[in-house]
Parts: sequence; structure tokens; C-alpha cells
Amino acid sequence: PLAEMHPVKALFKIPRWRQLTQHWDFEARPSVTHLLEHPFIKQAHGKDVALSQQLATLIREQQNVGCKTKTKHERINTRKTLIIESCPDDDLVNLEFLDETIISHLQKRYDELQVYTYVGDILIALNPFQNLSIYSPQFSKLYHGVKRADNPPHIFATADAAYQGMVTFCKDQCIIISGESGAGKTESAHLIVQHLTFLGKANNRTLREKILQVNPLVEAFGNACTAINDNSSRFGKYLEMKFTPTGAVMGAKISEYLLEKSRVIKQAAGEKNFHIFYYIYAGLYHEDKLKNYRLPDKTPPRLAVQVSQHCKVMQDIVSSKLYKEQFDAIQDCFRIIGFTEEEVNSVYRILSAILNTGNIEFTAITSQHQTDKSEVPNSEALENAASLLSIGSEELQEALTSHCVVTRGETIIRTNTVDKATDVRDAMSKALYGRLFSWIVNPGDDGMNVGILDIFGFENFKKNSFEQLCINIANEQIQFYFNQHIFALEQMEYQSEGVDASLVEYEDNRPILDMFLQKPMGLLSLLDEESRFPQATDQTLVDKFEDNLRCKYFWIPKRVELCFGIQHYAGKVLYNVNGFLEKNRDTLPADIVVYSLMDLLSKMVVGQPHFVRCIKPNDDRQALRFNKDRVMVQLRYTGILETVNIRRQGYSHRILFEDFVNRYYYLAFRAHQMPEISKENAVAILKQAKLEKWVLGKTKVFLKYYHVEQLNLLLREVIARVVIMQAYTKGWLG
Ligand code: AOV
Ligand code: MG
Repeated sequence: PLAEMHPVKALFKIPRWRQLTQHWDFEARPSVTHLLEHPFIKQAHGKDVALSQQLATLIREQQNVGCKTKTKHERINTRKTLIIESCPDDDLVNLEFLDETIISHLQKRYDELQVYTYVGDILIALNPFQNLSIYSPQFSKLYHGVKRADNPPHIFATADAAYQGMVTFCKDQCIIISGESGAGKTESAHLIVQHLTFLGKANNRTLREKILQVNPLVEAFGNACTAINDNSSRFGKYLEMKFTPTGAVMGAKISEYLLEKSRVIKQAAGEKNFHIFYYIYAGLYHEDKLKNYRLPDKTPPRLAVQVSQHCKVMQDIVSSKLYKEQFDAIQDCFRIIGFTEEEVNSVYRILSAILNTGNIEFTAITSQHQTDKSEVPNSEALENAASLLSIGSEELQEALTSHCVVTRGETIIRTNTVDKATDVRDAMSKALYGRLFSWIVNPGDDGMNVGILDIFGFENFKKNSFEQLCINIANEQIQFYFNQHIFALEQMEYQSEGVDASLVEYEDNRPILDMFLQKPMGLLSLLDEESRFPQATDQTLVDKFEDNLRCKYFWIPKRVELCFGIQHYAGKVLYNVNGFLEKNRDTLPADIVVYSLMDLLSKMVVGQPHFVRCIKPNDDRQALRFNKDRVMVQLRYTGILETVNIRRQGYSHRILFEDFVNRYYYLAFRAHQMPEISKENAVAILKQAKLEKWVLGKTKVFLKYYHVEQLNLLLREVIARVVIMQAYTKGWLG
């Protein structure tokens, strides 16, 4: 019942009430009916007696303070309350705290099932590890063209902000989702797509369904079960939703980055192949179509290796109801998105061909003249694969067991050893799968758009290799972009207010990026260069790095062999160079990988960004379990702590003179003497409060977070004194 009770309860815990109250002015207090109209109250009303009672009390209270005949005493008290409540705990930037406090704060919210929290304009999303009912159509309606502060933090609010930004300013938007594996990036991306589809009034049912079916389809081919996440994305995804100038959804386009194709061939212990292989096996078995695709239906000694590696007997797969259901779901996706029957048939054929290819084996032919030749002893798998791909089995065998070399304009055919032939076979499977994936993810056309980036997060394992380096450089770039953006906004306000922008400093990660990307002496260029030397070894690579990279972000640890350390923005990571050269030769050169990421970044720079930082509260995938240490680490490397600091270093409070004087005049003037709203009076208050280092803009006072803290403290003291004095004069206190 917890889950059932949740949406109303969680949203209605005490902070909600506070949130409701903090936007009301004294004078412009909403009427009771208005209050009852508030969406959250509407939902809660009648559902829960205790809540209704709370509500009634609140309304009574509000009526009292709202009425014109309130006494001075009450008015002062109300004012006091409002000032204290003016820091909603929905937004961490509004709170003054240490790192420890942030954690406790998030924990408290998580315990109340409030998984979303803001840090300024960034959304923190804690993975609930249970289904919450806060994503229903009612919630979609709530987060529709409203001010962010009108509702509790929500992933829908981020989608709404992007949508509003796009429609209002006719500007492309992008939503960048980051966080470690299993933190909830992909789920967040789904929810954003769901909400954008709603906002974009995809009335056309077919179009709406099409867009919503894209994700499950792409995930069947691009996601797999890993040790950390049962549905782990094994590719970076950039999804663009296209809209007409009036904001109606037109379609969606997906770009994929760096699909982990090696998974088709091999998976780490306890991990599985891409989902789709299991789905089609179970599905085709139940439809009695395995034969059509030349897949074995008994339990042969070597069933399609990739699948059998984990499901020792085929029964494991075919008896899984889940796989069969998923297969049906995928069939639906194909149909709804508009794949023809023939195309779907081709997809299954290619997948079956890959499975059969995995079963092709080679033996060495040792004749008098040749010792490096191989052949396929059992032709069944070969014939199956060839027939599924509509090529001759002879041709396929030749392609696998020999290769061409062109020397001096002459083409020479060389034979492959068993090892080489095996490599070619695996490379073929990977390439087939990679192309199939790209074909399914086929891009659409142009228009105004909201892009959603769901990429791998910063990684720091016990042992880190080339893959982690690439992923972390990507994150380093995203962090750079993030900093730029966070500052650009602040700087703009400083400029328009005529305030010197150089007053704000922050930790710039540009030098680290330069160390990686500079040419010709950056780490990646050095790696590329060393990869071209056939004699290069792990040791020569480390030596090369050591000789050429001289900066405080790079070091060679003394006691660990063949390693180097990098001080990333998110923390120190030790990389083991073992395999770096091979992996760099085997895959695209590091340079190219980082370019394709630059491409991504340049795309993002065009759009107005919105950030979602996903956090995994525990490693056991359990609901309501909050591991402080784990959360702290992630806050650090998703840059949240950094952001809060950045916000603090800057003038996080920028208050209009009018609001400032109204709020704090007690500090410099008498209680009954409402001073004129002016810059001079604002300065008088600041001076009286003995504050330093504040700045004046054209229309606003620029304050540091601690200024506001001090001001509020002083104000509380002054009000307490005034109240006591008045109580005496009225004879209330004897
Ligand atoms: P990831 O995308 O960040 O990991 P996912 O989005 O796949 O992580 O989330 C992992 C699991 O957490 C999901 O399968 C859900 O069970 C659960 N989960 C996440 N968000 C929610 C939510 N809002 N409500 C309910 N359950 C949720 V990776 O792709 O591995 O980096 O590579
Ligand atoms: Mg994912």
C-alpha cells in the first residue's frame, strides 16, 4: 500500500505545505476556494481523512492571518514566519549548509519518497527503485506551462521548462542526463519523452504511439543485463524530439554513440548479450518458427553460443514467459513505428545469421606447403548463416578463411590461420550487429527540437582501463560545458545589472581537458602516436606519458606498475595501461572518438541546456535504502557539490531593491515607519547590518548566501525585541 499511498502523501508531507505558503504575499493571499483549487490539494482532498484535517487547519490559519483585522502582533509574526520559510527545501541552493547537511537533507526527502530536488536550475533525481505513481496523466497536466516553483520538483518540470523555452524563445533545447550505471538515466529519458509527447499535443494517436515505442525498441537492441543494471544501456543515446513552430510534436530522431559491439561476441561473467537475442529465441520458439530462421530447436551441444553461454539449456530461454512477452512487445513496436513485415523478417534473419555465425568453427589444414590455412569442418552453421544472409556458403567460407593484400598494384590472396579466421568471424558478427542497430535507429528529418542526451556516467572502478578513460573524458567535457553554462547565465545577469563579472571565480576544468586533447602533446595524441609503433609496449607508453605530460593533473604512481593517475574534476582515477595500445588500434583512434563527442557537444551548445543528475541511493537496488557514503561520492562526481559551491561563490541572492527594503526595513528603520523604496535605503539597511562585500546593481542588491543568513538572523532578533516591547505596551505581559 505504500506505493499506492505515495503520490499524495509524499507530496503532502510538511514541506509541501510550506511550499504552498511561501509564494503568497500578505495582501495577495489567495482565497480559500483558490486554495482548494490547488492541484495537490484537489488530489489529496477526500482521499485521506488525516490530510483533509490538516488541510482544514491550514486553511483556518491562513484565513486568520489573511484577514484585514489582524493585530500588529499577528502581522509581525506572520511576517517572521514568511521570512523564515522563504528558503524552500525543494532547492538546495536556497539552503545554507555544509556538504553533510546536503546529504541529510536529501536523505530526509528520500525517506519521504520525494526523489526529486533542485540545485538551482539542475534537477537531482534519486532512483526510487520502485514504481511511483507520480507519472500518471494527472501529473502531466500539473506540469504544463507553469512556473517551476508552483509545483514540487519533478522530472516533468524539466521537460516542461525545456518545452516552454523552445516555444517561447523559438530556440532548440537540450536535456543532459548524467549519473552512474543504474542511477536512472534511461528511465528519466523515458519520462521526459512521455511528458514532451503530452506537451506537444501529440493528439494523433499513431504519432504518439510511434514516439513512445521508439525507446523500448532501441533498448531491446542496445541494452543488456550487466552486473550492475538489468537493463543497462550499452550505447550513448541522443534523442531529438521534433516540433513545429507552434510546438506540436512532429517526430523523434535518435543518434547513437559508441555501441558496445563486443558484447555480441563476449560478455563478462554474470552478464548477458543484448536483450533481443533472448527475445527472438523465446518468441520464435513459441511461434514454432525457429526452423524458418535455421535456429536449432532441441538442445544441441553447441547452441548459438552467445545465448547458451548464460542459458545452459535452451529451456531456460524458451520457458521464460518474460522473454516471450518482450518478443510480442517488440513485434508491436516494429508494427507501430512502421517497419514492414519484410523488414522485420530481415531483422530476424540477420540476428539468426549472427547466432549461427557464432557456431562456425575452424580447424587448421596442415599440408606440405601450407601451415597457416584453416577450414570449416562442420558446415551446418556456415550454411545456415550463409543462407540467412542470402550468400553462397563457399563465398562466406572464403571470406572468413582468407584475405586480400594489395601490394604494388597487385592483389594477392592470403590464407587465414585458425586464430585469424576466428577474429574475422567475430568481427563480422560485430559489424553485422552494429549496422543492424544503426539501421533500426535510422535518423529522420529536421525542425525545431528538444534533444535528450542519455550517456554513460563518470566511472571509477578498482581497475580502470581504456573504456573508462574515454567515458571519463566525455564526462570531463560535459562538466566543462556545464560550468560554462552555469556561469554564462550568472554573468549575463551581472552584465545587465552593470556588476563586475570578474568578481566570481570558479574551478575551471579546462586545463585537464587541454592535457587530454591538445595537439600534438596531449595524452590522446601521444597515445595515437604510440599506437602506430609496432614495437610499442605498455611500458613505452607509460614512459612517453611521463616524459611529455607535465602538469599537476597527471602523475605516475610509484608503487603500482604500468599505471597513471588523473585528477579528474570528479576525483582521482588510477588507470591501468594494460591493453590501451591494442584497444586504441582495434577501435577507432582515440582522437576520432573524442571528436565524435565534440560533435555531440557542438550540437548541445546550440540548444539551451537543462541538466538532470541521476543518483543511485544504494547498490542493492532496494527501495527506501539511502547509503550516505555512496550518495556523497556521486554528488561529488556529478558536480553537484561543486555546483552548490559555484552558486555560493557567486552572488546567489539577487534581490530587487523593492523586495529588499520591504523585507528588511526593520533593521534600519522603526517598525511603523515604512521607508521609501530606493537604492539609498537599501544601502542604509546593508550598512546598519554591518555587512561587507555586497554589490549593487541597477535594480538589485547582489548578496552572497551568508549575507542572507546574517540578515535573517538579525531580523529575527529585531522582530523578537519589537514583539516583546509591543506586548509590554499593550499590557499583555503584565
Ligand atoms: P541508467 O540508464 O542510469 O543505467 P536505468 O534508467 O536503466 O539506469 O535505471 C535502472 C533501474 O532503476 C531501472 O530498471 C528501474 O528499475 C529503476 N528506476 C530508475 N528510475 C526509476 C524511476 N523513476 N521509477 C522507478 N524505477 C526507476 V546504465 O544505462 O546501466 O548507465 O548504462
Ligand atoms: Mg541507461
